[in-house]
Amino acid sequence: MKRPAALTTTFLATCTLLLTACGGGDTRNNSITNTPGTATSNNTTSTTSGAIPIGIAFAQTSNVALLGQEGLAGVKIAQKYFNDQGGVNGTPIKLVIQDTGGDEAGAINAFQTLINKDKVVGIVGPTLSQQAFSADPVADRAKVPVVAGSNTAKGIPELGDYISRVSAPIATVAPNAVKAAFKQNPNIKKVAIFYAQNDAFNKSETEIFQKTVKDTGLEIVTVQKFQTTDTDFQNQATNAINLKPDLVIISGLTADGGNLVRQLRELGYKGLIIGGNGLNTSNILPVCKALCDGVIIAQAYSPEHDNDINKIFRKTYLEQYKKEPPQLSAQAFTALQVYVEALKALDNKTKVNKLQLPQLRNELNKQILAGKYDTPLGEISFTPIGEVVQKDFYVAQIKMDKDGNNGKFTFIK
Ligand code: 1QQ
Repeated sequence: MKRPAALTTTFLATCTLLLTACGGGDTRNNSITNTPGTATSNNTTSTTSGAIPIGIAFAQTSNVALLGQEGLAGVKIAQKYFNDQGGVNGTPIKLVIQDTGGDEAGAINAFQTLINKDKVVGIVGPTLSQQAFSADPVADRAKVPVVAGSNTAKGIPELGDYISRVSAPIATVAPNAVKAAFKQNPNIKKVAIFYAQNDAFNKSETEIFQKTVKDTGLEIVTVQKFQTTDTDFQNQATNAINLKPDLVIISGLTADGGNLVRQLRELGYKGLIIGGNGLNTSNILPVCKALCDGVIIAQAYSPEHDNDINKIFRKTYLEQYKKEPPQLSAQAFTALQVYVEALKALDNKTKVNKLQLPQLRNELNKQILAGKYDTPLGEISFTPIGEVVQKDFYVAQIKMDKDGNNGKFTFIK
């Protein structure tokens, strides 16, 4: 059951009829960036461009920026692409970007600014499920749509009627990594589990990994806990290695996850390693360098996906970043695509610049949930509560050059 949403705050109702009075001020590149808590009046005033403001709440600072950066790359590519295509039936969209930092307070602050000052029509974000569990209820109470691009923990769409996600739940994605590891080494018997106990997503992910391991008939020999802020894993790694596991599964974020991989290898662990979604970024490569080699990570996106929009997305990303697009960028692109296509569909029925902001947010939310989208992730739609319906899932393995300075995710399924 979704929570009943609270009354819309009155100042939203005072937003003028025209979207031009609800947007931010930067008309040059149709995007505005602010750091946590520093939103200034220049993005609360009207814009002469008439662009439709969409809020982006990703981590650009803290350790979580290693993940948030990839989301930002995705929405920026989407903004340019869709505006070049004519935006929303001729009206451009404009990203209003607020840095959430890495914690819940930063995410709540970014959401409040986007909702109340920037007067966005909806929000893409936040980066972590841990942040979403606190920030999404704020948007839901204000009746502002949120399309999550990277929240995969159990229970995200259930946070409210206005909350949906394009990031497939980890329950669907993670088991594929265990199957791939077992295929590579059918002699796996003993599994050591590691997880970051201070993060909601990692607690959700480890439950799935542990269940999959048991269902596959494998034995969990130890469950080791750590914090996403930890850098020293000598104790946990030694405890696990002493039990001679054939497979290690890590649920953490990027810097901690990368350091744990490195220290396990340095202490002599030779078996397969599975990393969870928090390790699913090439930003992990400089952390574990050559020792990242062989880490298996399940994917909800493949750069090879064969449709037109993915070909365009992949080409643009490759040109800009000189590497294949990562899952988090593809998901963020998709979240923005959902907004643009839902706004277009709505505009075809009722001109969006004739709607008052509260009504526009409400109609837009309904349209988002009703639509079908052909995206870089493939064809997606939503269940009535806002869970993504997606068909194709993959598994990648990290392949490092000998010197450890360069590496990539190679797809094995
Ligand atoms: C979540 C995640 C993150 C690790 C992705 C950035 O999947 O918090 O739900």
